[in-house]
Amino acid sequence: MIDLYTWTTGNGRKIVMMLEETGMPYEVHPINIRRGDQFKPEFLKISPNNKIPAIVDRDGLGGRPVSVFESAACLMYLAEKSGKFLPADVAGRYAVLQWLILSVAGLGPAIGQAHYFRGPGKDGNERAAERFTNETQRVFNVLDKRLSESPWLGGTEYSIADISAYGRAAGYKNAGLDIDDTPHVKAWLARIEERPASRRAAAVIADIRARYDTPLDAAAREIMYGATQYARR
Ligand SMILES: N[C@@H](CCC(=O)N[C@@H](CS)C(=O)NCC(=O)O)C(=O)O
Repeated sequence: MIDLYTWTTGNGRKIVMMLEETGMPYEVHPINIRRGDQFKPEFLKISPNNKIPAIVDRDGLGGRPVSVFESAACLMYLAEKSGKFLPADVAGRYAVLQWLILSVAGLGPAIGQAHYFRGPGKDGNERAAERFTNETQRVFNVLDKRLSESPWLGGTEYSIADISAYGRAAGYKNAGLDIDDTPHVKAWLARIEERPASRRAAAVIADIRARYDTPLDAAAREIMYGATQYARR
């Protein structure tokens, strides 16, 4: 059984998608990042960087629980454990891992900042908004070229690279992008959304949102972007 600590964001959704794809049994523990659940000592023991997603495999190696944070590490762990969505051969494996890493080291930070400067951090800082939208667009262009040559990011098979990149790329609307500028990315997003596991994952996320969602009011902004976020722990 996998304990999944997550929220309704793109990074959280990735792991729900992977668990639904693999069929591994899991239990969802919502971490309401607008209420400050990410700073609770019991969560920091699992995820010391105070971010979702994180997993604990109750039946980890040698019968002892294994705890993993960072979405890419969670996806790699679940791929290794299930034997799915990450090729076993070295060439195939690195074909996937390079795109997985681009999704968390390039796409994720750029689109996250584009969202911030076009949403909660909208304070007239047009240069920042433009910079992060441009950088997100640049990465989308790289993905578009790749997807014009290959059905999936890692090659011929759907993989954890697609799941990870989808989790962030699906948020293009709030990042100031026009998806019609990258038609191969647009078609790839649609193909992923049609997968039965993606549909089930969307329902799981919608359920969390319906039960626990919290507006991004002044208190939530303080937790996410103010003194609470930057307190040393
Ligand atoms: N590099 C991390 C990013 C995770 C991340 O940014 N999580 C956000 C939600 S999408 C979070 O938990 N934010 C809470 C906070 O910053 O306090 C990953 O890929 O897992």
